[in-house]
Amino acid sequence: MASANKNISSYDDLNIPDGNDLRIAIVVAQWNQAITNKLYIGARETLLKHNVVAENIVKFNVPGSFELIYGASKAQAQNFDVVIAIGCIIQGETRHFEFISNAVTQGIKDLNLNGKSPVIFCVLTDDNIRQSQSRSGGKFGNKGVEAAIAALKMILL
Ligand code: DLZ
Repeated sequence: MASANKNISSYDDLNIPDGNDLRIAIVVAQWNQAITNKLYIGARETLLKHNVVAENIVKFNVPGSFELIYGASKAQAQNFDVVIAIGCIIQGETRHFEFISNAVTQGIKDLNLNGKSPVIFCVLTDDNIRQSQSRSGGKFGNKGVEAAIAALKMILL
């Protein structure tokens, strides 16, 4: 399983850049909010732990993961140093899952190629709610924590 060897929710604090001076936007999809809120809390607490000032962490709510693309592009335009996009897409009975997953992945990729600041991809694409729970504070850690660490590391570039 991909998560088995890639869980950086437990990481070495010493190698993480200091977040003082940074302004970071966290764009959060409200669809599957019980999951995305845990991812958001994991990301925010990790940024605070690494000295990002609370007022410099700004949350943008969007309705669903599809809207993360627009929300993240608005945040890029407001000169945040890094943007974290948080969503949770769960497989249903129709093909919506594929279309939304592909669109948000491509959209965020495009923002990384063309925008002013990096956009960190913290979008769960799971078969069921149990997989999402495992990745938002369960046995596979909290991908929000990992997204915050990725955001801080991108500052080095
Ligand atoms: C419509 C929809 C569906 C079926 N499933 C999800 C999902 O699992 N996760 C998610 O974040 N959003 C979902 N959405 C909502 C779309 O992302 C979007 O908000 C709507 O299609 C309106 O553009």
